[in-house]
Formats: sequence, structure tokens, C-alpha cells
Amino acid sequence: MLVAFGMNGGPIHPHNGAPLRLVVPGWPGSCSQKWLTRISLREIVHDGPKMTGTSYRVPKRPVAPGESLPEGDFAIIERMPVKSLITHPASGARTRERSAEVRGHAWSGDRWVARVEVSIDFGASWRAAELDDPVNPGAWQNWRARFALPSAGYYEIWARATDDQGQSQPHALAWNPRGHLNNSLHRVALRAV
Ligand SMILES: Nc1nc2c(c(=O)[nH]1)N[C@H]1C(S)=C(S)[C@@H](COP(=O)(O)O)O[C@H]1N2
Ligand SMILES: [Mo]
Repeated sequence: MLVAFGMNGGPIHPHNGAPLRLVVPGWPGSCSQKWLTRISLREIVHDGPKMTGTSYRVPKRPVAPGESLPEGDFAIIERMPVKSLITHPASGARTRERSAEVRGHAWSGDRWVARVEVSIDFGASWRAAELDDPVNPGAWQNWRARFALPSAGYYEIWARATDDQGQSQPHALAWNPRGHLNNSLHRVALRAV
């Protein structure tokens, strides 16, 4: 865990937590508390505003959508699961070319991402993307891949990351009341014209 007083070579902006901010890489954003003026170590679970009830918690066992369960059956989220995002092209983009470059980021809590694969045929086949190491521990990993677009038409680009312990992203996931931990595949639309 870091206590940050600066960001991008300058002072940290109030939006981002000035004067001081906790940064807990790989754990939920809720751990990275902003606007610190003092630190107290307490022996109880965080009982501050927005931190209680089902906030940042998920059922300990798989439950049916909408099922209600007692508070004791929830676990506080710790490390975040493996996830990837497609940052280029923008969803809905059009291209006149017959190939496309796809780019994005991937991360997995406090682990490394071992590979990212991309599909343009709705998951029927996958191709390995080129994947960078993190620039420092806890940083996102950048990735990119180039695809042939065999004909004009509507394509979806899907990305799937797998971490160094073999955990991969699901197509769909178990329900939880707050919709936390949605690490399902990112899909973007691309139209070749
Ligand atoms: N003091 C304080 N810190 C906080 C919060 C808050 O409500 N109060 N929200 C947390 C949550 S849930 C998130 S996701 C991040 C958002 O940080 P950002 O504004 O830098 O993206 O701040 C965290 N730190
Ligand atoms: Mo959050």
C-alpha cells in the first residue's frame, strides 16, 4: 500500500485525493481512500459512509439472480480478478481498410497477466495479442494485435486475458446485488465498409 502525495510529477489534484491518498494496487478502488488528513488503525471493519451492507461485498456462495441472503453470507472483496479492456478501435467505428489494429490494457489484481487473446469471430477462434510487461508492479499491461477483415461487414472484437495463475475472464458471471467484479469479456463493434 502507498500513501500518495503526488501524481504525474506534480501535486495530487483534489479530485484524486489531495492532500494525501492511499493507493492499494490490485484491490478495489474503495480501498484507495482519498483526502487523508489522519490515519487511524482500527480493529473493526470499515464502518464509514458507503462502506457497509453489500458495498464492495459479494455472496460467498453462488446465488440465483435477485436472491436475498443474510449479511454474514457476504465476503469483502480483496484482490480484483483478471480483466482486459479494448481501447482502440472505439465501439461502433467504421474502417475502409481490410485490416484493423486492436489495442488495450489488461491487469489482474496483484498478479501478472500472462496472455491476452483476441477474437473477431464471436469466440470461435482466438489469436494471441502482443503483450507488454507492466512498467512497474501493479501497473496495467498494454497489448495489441492486428487482424485481417476478410470482407466488408459487421465485426465484434472480443478480448480475453489470462493471468499467471491460469485465471481467465468469463463470458458471463454469477449475479451479485451490486454488480461488483464484472470481469466478463469486453466486446467492441467494428464495421468494415
Ligand atoms: N474519502 C473517500 N475516498 C474514496 C472514496 C470515498 O467515497 N471517500 N471512494 C472510493 C472509491 S469506491 C473509488 S472507486 C475511488 C475513486 O477514485 P478516483 O476518483 O481517483 O477515480 O476512490 C475511493 N476513495
Ligand atoms: Mo468505487
